[in-house]
Amino acid sequence: MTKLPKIAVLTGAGVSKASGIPTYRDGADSLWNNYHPQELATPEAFARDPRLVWEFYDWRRRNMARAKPNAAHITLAEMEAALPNFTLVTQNIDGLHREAGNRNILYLHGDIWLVRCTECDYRDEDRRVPLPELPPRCPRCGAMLRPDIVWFGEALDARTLNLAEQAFRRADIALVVGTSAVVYPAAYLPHYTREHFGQIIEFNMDRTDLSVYAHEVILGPAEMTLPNWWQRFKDEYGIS
Ligand code: BJW
Ligand code: ZN
Repeated sequence: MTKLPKIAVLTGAGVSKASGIPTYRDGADSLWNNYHPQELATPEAFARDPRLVWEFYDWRRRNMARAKPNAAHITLAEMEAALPNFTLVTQNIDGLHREAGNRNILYLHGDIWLVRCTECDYRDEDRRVPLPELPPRCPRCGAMLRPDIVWFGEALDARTLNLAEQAFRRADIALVVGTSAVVYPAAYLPHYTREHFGQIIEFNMDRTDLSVYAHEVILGPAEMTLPNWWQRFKDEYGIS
């Protein structure tokens, strides 16, 4: 059998759109078209009005709790199960990759189902929808909890980012799926693959700033194009 290529995947909000979760930047119903990120997704916004910020996240948790993985998520879970060298890096906070069955996930921008304390090192899963009290309080020290999410101006977890960078450096193929590739440092990851002579394959509805660097741009909904690409890949490499 031909040697299987090493694959690193970067996903963004477009992957979850068919699951009913709005994206951030494309179209009338996208999140930042209707809400100001500066008022809701920054540490300054949280310091100013934690209740408002929590209401926003509680509302989004309600929507995300109803969402189910789509064919794009399921394909990525199949890929993880079939490929010995596969890394999934996501910007998404919705948890749908986990629900689809991926086990090895690098969450660049955090996870909406985790809360952490603003004062002590308490961090835990909380899946209650809606939350009984806003803002929620730390069971250990009583201080305010915050969503375990990376807001604008906050550093990404250094270890997670490091592992993601390594995976893209090592990869023969970087798949970039459903992201506008404008938010850094995430948007830089596929360039590491290119710098090491690997290929970038982009799956998106439209071209992005990354498209000129991609070896292949596959336009269309990822819930259709990704399963098709994976089927062709399996045929080529004799994976059943
Ligand atoms: C489909 C589809 C279908 C639709 N199929 N496709 C200037 C230059 C460079 C950097 C900066 C700059 N000014 C400021 C910065 C830094 C900033 C940044 O990058 N800003 C840019 C916007 C310019 N970055 C940060 O602040 C980061 N931190 C940082 O830099 O720290 C530095 C530091 C170091 C040391 C100490 C302290 C600080 C943090 C970024 C955190 C981003 N957080 C968010 C919000 C999370 C919380 C929440 O959800 O509320 O993460 S922003 C938002 O954007 C979210 C996403 O993960 C992220 C990326 O969005 P994504 O996934 O690409 O979605 P969209 O909507 O943009 O695109 C969807 C795409 O899907 C589209 O292309 C569609 O076409 C496509 N699509 N349907 C396939 N069916
Ligand atoms: Zn605490």
